[in-house]
Amino acid sequence: MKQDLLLTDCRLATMQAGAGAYGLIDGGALVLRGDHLAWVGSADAIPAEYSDIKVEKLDGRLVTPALVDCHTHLVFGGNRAQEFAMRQGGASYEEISRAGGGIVSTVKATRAASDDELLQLALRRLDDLISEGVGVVEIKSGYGLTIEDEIRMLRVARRLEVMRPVKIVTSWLAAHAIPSEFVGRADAYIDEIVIPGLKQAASEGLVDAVDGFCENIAFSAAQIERIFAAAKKLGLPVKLHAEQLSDQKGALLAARYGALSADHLEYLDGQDVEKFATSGAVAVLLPGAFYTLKETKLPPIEALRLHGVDIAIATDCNPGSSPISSLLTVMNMACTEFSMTPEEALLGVTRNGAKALGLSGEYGQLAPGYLGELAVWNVDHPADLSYWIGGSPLHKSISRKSKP
Ligand code: DI6
Ligand code: FE
Repeated sequence: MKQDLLLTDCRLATMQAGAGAYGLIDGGALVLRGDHLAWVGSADAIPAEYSDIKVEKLDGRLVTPALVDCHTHLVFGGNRAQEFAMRQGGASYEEISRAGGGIVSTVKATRAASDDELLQLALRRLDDLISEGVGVVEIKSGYGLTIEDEIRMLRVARRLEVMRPVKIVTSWLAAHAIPSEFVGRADAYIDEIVIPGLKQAASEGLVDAVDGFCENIAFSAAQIERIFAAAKKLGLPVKLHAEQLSDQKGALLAARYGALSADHLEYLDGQDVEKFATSGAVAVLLPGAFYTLKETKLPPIEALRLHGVDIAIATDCNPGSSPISSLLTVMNMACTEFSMTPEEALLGVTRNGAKALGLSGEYGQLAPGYLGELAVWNVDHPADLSYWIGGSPLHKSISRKSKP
C-alpha cells in the first residue's frame, strides 16, 4: 500500500480548463492517495481529514502534470546521419525516400537488430524524455513492415513500460511505407501484412490505436480507409499522419472515422478546418519535423484556434524527419516556428497530449481523480519551460502508478 502524501509549498500549473492561465494556483498543495490525486488546491484550504498524513515541502517549486509525448517512433535500429548530410547537400526528404533511403533504410536496420538491441536503443531515447519530466509516451511500429517485425517493435515498446516509471501507448503503423518486397503493390501489402498483422497484434494486446502515413510517397486516402475499417471492426481507435507533405484530405478522412488525432497538418487546407473541428479530433503538430525538413508551409494555426480545435505537440522522435528526443526543445520550437504561446505549448504536452491518446481524465491535468504522475520543476513560471533551450530544469518526477 502506498503511503498517502501531502505536497505543499509549491506553485501548481493544474492545466484545468476554465481555471485561468495554466490553471495556476500559487501557494498550492496536492494530496496523493494510492495511485491517484485525492485533492488539489490552495495550501490554506487543505481539508482537515489530511491533517496527519506525511508532508513533503517543495520549496516553492512549480508542479505540472507529467508531460505527454503523444507521437513518437521511439523504437528503431540504425542511424540516418548520412541522409542528414545529403539533405544539407540539397537533396529533399522526398527525393531520398524515392531513391530507397528514408524510412526503408531504417526498416533494414530494424529488421537486422535483435529485440534486446532495439530495447537498449529505445531506452536511451526514453531516458532523455524522462529526464525532462515526460510520463506518457506514445510509440509506433512502422519500421518492421513484416507481421513479425512490426509485432516485435510493439513488444519492445511494451517492455519499456515495465522498465521505467512511464505509461506507454502503442500504435500499429504498418502502413508507414511500402517495403521493397511490395513495391508497386501497396494494396497487396495492406491485404497480406497490414490488416492480418493488425489482427494478430491486437489479439496479443499489443495495439492501443491504429495509425497510417497518408501521403503520395506512402498510402492513399482510399488505402488508409481500408485499414481504418479493419481497425473499427476490432474496436480500435485510429489516428493519421496527414497533410505532412501535401494535401491528401487525410485529416477529413480521420475526422470521418472519429480519430483521436490527425498529425503534422502543414498542408491542411484552412477551409477544411471547420469540418475537421466538428469531429473533436486533436491536431497534433510536430515542430521537430517542420524544423528538420526546413519546411516553410505552416499548419493553419489561426484556423485551428478559431474553430476551437485542441492542439497537441510532440517530438515525432524518429531517425529521419525528427531526430530529437527533447520535448522541451519542441515546446520552444512550437512557440518560435508556429507562433504558439508558451501556455499553448504546455497545454499541447499535457491536457491536449493526453486527449490525443484517449487518456483524458487520467493524465495531463492536476485534479482529483487523475493519476498522481507529476513533474516538479526548478523554475518560477510555467512559461520558463518553453523559453529556455538546453539543460533540463526538472527537479524530480513523481510517479505513483503501479507497474503493468
Ligand atoms: N512522417 C514522418 O515525419 C516520419 N514518418 C512519417 O510518416 C518520418 C519517419 C522517417 O523518416 O523515418
Ligand atoms: Fe510520425
